[in-house]
Amino acid sequence: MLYPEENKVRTVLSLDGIWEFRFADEDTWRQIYVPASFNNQFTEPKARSYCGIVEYRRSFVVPFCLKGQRCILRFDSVTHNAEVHVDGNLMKSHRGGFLPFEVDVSGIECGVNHVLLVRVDNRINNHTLPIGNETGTAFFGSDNPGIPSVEHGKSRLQGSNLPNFDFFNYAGINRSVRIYTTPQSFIEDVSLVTSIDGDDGIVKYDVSTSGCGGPFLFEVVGEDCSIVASSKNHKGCLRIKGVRTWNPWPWEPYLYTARITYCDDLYELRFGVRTVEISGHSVLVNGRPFYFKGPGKHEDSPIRGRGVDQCLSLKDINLLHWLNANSFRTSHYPYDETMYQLCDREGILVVDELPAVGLNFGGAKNPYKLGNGEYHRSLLEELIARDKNHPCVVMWSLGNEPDTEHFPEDAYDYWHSLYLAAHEKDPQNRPVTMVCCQNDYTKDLTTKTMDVVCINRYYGWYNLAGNLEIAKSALEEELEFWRRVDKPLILSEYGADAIPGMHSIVPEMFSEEFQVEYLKAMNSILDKYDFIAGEQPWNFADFDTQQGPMRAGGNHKGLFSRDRTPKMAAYYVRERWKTVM
Ligand code: GCB
Repeated sequence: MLYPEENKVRTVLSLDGIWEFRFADEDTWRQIYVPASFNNQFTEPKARSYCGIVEYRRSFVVPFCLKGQRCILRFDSVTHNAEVHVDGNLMKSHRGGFLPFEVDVSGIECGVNHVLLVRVDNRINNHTLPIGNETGTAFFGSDNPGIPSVEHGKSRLQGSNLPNFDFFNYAGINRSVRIYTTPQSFIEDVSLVTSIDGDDGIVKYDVSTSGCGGPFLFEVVGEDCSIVASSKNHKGCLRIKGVRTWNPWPWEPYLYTARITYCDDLYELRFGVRTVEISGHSVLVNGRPFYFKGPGKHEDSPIRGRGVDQCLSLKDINLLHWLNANSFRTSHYPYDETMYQLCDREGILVVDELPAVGLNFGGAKNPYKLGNGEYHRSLLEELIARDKNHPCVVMWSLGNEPDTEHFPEDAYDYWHSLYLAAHEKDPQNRPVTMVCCQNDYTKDLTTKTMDVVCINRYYGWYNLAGNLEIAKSALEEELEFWRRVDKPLILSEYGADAIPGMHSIVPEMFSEEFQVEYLKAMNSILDKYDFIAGEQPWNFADFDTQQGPMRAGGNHKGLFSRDRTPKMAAYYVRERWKTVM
């Protein structure tokens, strides 16, 4: 799916700004800002704990001058499910809160006001991705099973939209809404696969178009505007002599433009010439081993919630540079498309993750019997369709921390079919992973079948809490197991909460000193092994999550506080990442 582009033949009308809003049980409309989650824009507790439908409304007009153009209404994401009505007619229902969808409104009368109404469902349950917790059991802490009064309370909590994951269930129109136009004969989609042949780059391309048929031109344009290759065919293979490759930061992430003209249409797509492959214990980018350095992230900020904020995204990229990081994982859902555009430009590598988090009930229930496989696969296809051409995307993550321990065969069947689908659907055939949680790894049949083993481990925090010497030996003991699996391994999460400004002479849990000592301890073990392909401390910044006895004002495992003030750990990591490769 192509990102909306404004150029000499395509127009983009932004529908971002102030809309009208109401909770479904209200009669009156209030004002709301789009794009942003609704949860933090109001003052009532209801906005935080709400479970159900909300409605967004605004009017729009397509100017007369656009008459005769194709008009597409595009939502970059609506969390979680949406129904789009125009002038009272249901135009589209969409499932899934983190990927774009479009409504063709080409026939709409130009020059008159139309009413756009979006009904948004923020409910999560066992059939949404991410997974909601339908039992009323607390995600954090113990709910004392068997105590009648507690059981009574839990039964009343059922269906109250509790997440089965550790981030706040921010919902609403979280990303931009636009109408974009194209001529009637238009460029539908583009797929690019690049390779390197000595000093030259090879670009294999495939462009699909719709319409009457007519002149077609595919050109590759350099950053200096020179045309370095071209063809009149919709599909083919071009050679760029003396190519400038796209390289991870701090090297040059050179971007070419694929300029496509078809009949009256024009589309310009930025891309990089780079390769990604697995060889032995290494992930190779442009043939050289790449060591992933960079924390897992979230889309999260105090007022917008999960709403896109390009200013914050840019600041985060600059903070990643400051940390000497070179990559991050889009934990635990696909991010806004503008983030990937920034990463393309800045040479930051991305592990692109599906919103499949919470497929884990601690063995109490089999998550693979819920029947989510088809839906999961359709999200995978949508993700690849959206992100397939980004040079920054170097790996797909099918999901985070599913149960692979209690139902090992079912887990394998479920994840392996997604693994195969990812390889089949991605024209660039990138490596595929699934992020494994702290469980009995000896029972896990799935993680070791991924191209890269990604494990989240909290030795010294959730287990063996506070005892770093013992935590080190536990991690070492486990890494001996993975060494024999003989694949590249990324420690995709490890971390300790640090309350910003909390200090202690003797480093104890929750102090900034402990967070530093914890990271040093775990890194000292990673440094012993040559099959480690990366380290991704959890998390880039403190973030909001559901309240609970283990969370004092959110999750504090950030290297930065939520407002992006560095903690002591940020300075430590910055020094380490200057040299670690
Ligand atoms: C994890 C999860 C992440 C949590 C983190 C934590 O394993 O993948 O979503 O936020 O642990 O801090 O507990």
